[in-house]
Amino acid sequence: QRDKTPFITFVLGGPGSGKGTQCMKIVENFGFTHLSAGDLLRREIAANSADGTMILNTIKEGKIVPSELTIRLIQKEMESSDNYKFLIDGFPRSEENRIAFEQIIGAEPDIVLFFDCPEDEMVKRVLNRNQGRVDDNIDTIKKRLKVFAALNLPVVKYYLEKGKLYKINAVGTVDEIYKQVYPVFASFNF
Ligand code: UP5
Ligand code: MG
Repeated sequence: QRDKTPFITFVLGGPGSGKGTQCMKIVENFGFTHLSAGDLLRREIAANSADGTMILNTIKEGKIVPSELTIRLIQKEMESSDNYKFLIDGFPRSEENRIAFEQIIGAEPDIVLFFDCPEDEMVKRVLNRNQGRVDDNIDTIKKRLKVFAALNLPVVKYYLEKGKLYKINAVGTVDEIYKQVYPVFASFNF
C-alpha cells in the first residue's frame, strides 16, 4: 500500500462546519487516514512540547500557527503511515499554508472538500460542543470566523478555479450531509 502514489484530500470549512464529523465517516467507508491539523497541534500542547505554549496562545487567539510547524507534524504522520489515502482536515488555512505545503511536501491535493455552512449555524455547533476546547468560546469563535473568511476562503477559491473543489452544503443532519460526500469518493478507483 505505501508504495502507491499518495491520494491527498484537503478538507476545508469554517469552525464547526462538520469537517471532523464527516471525516470519521469517510474513514469508515473508504479506508482513509484522518489527519486533523488542529488535533495534531493540540497533541503538541498536551505533550508539553517545545512549541506547546506558542501553539496554545495562537489557538486561543484563533490565529494560524507557522506553516513549517504544522506541515512538519502532517509530514511525520504521512511518512509513518502504511496508508496512501489521506484526509488532511483543517489545512491549509491560508494561501501561505498552501504554498508552503506544495514546496515542502512536493505534492498537491487530488481533491478538496469544502463544507459550506452559514456562520450562525457554525457558532451554534461550536458553542454546543462542550469538549473543553480552549477556543470554543464566543470571543475566540468570532476571531476564528474572521480568520476563516479573510485567509481560508481565498484557498477555497484557488481550488475552485483549479477544478479540484467539491462544495458540500453543510446544513442538515450528519447523514444528509454525508449523502453528498459519499458519491465524491465512490467515483474514484483507489
Ligand atoms: N456537528 C457536526 N455536524 C453536525 C450537523 N450536521 N448538525 C448538527 N451538529 C453537527 O463539528 C462541530 C460540532 O458540531 C460537534 O459538536 C459536532 O458533533 C457537531 P466538527 O465535526 O467537530 O466540526 P469541525 O469543522 O471539525 O470544527 P472544528 O471546530 O474542529 O474546526 P476548526 O477549523 O475551527 O478547528 P481546528 O481544530 O481545525 O483548528 C483549531 C485551531 O487550530 C485553529 O483555529 C487555528 O488556531 C489552529 N490551526 C492552525 O493554526 N493551523 C492549522 O493548520 C490547523 C489549525
Ligand atoms: Mg475539527
